[in-house]
Amino acid sequence: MLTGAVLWLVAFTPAADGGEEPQEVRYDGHKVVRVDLQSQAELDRMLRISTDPWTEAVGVGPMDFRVSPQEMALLEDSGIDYDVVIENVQVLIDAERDRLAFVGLRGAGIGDWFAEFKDYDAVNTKLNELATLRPDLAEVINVGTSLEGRTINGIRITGPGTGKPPVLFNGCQHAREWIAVMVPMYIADTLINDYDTDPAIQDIVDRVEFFIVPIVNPDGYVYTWGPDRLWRKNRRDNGDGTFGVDLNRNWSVGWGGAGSSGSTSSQTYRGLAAFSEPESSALRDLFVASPQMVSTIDFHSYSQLVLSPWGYTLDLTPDVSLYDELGSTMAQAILDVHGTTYIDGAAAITLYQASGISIDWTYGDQGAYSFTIELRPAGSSPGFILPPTRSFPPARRTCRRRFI
Ligand code: 0X9
Ligand code: ZN
Repeated sequence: MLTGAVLWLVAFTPAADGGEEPQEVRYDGHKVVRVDLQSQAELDRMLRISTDPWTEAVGVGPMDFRVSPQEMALLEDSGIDYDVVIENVQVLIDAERDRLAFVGLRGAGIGDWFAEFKDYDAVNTKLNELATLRPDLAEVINVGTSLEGRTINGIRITGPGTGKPPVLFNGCQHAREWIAVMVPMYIADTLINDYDTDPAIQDIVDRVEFFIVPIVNPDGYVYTWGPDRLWRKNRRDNGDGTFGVDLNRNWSVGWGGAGSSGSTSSQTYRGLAAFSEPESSALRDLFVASPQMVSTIDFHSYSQLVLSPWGYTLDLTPDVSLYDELGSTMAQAILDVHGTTYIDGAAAITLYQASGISIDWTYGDQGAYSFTIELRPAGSSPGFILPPTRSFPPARRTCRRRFI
């Protein structure tokens, strides 16, 4: 039986240029714990203990954190009560890596592309296949280039005619949120493959110009398939030994405000300026190039939420009633199809303030009705390391259109 570590060595060949391979980041003995924080002081103490909150809502009340064995000792000393949600994060990562290696070895998943998570190259291959299958409906678009020189690919899908309202779906501003790659890919696949057989799909593809960008953060995504499964940010070298800017804190509306950090080591580091990063700039440029993008969904995981602006302020938008209606309709549709409960609401109020997020810009600057959808699962176990059967249905037929 191959262990996760052996498979990791098999999977990662030495760097062709003879350079240093990135060190594997391991999470042996790291737990995810749930604490019920009673005060701002307890929250501050907890944020000093752990650098990786695993709960959407950062605040007083119940919260989940990943803690290393050293941080666990600090937690014990702090007197804050906790429950263990995940015993050992590395066990989940190893199991996922073994499963993916096994799938790779036996060539499984070829018949059903959505039966397993897919890496950056496989996603690009699939985008090309979809466009080749239906050149009358789809073309692959080059949205931009990441810091490390990877292409940010998208696909444009629409039926005959021009002048249709454009809509953008994107995923994976955050590298470790793998399901947020698969869902936009599933949408693209469905729009193309069901066009001839499903009148509702044909109708919407004929009436709307879809832009789908499944991997906004290719460098981070590739990194999560390599040395660090839990990487979140892009791979900016911050020049002080730390890496990464949080792309979803790098947009200009509300940039620099509450719920973003000026500290380079933070998981929510906002960067030196709004749009300092090529990946967020690339998505912005795609948006601007399309005269009136009417709506957009930015996919993330996890928590099962349908969030609308604003993120940076507790104020309500002038469109609050429309957002409520759209948000609850989406949540209801998901419940009807999958029986999964999604909660909808304005991001800052439902959860926590987060400044410089993409939907505040796509709505506030561009006027597009914009949502962040936090996909499955609902909670921190298993959090980001979700088995594929829970991320998307293995059988397309059981669940044709909405599967989130
Ligand atoms: O923090 C984020 O960027 C998003 N959550 S995630 O766990 N995927 O990182 C949420 C952004 C919108 N939410 C709020 N403004 N609260
Ligand atoms: Zn995210």
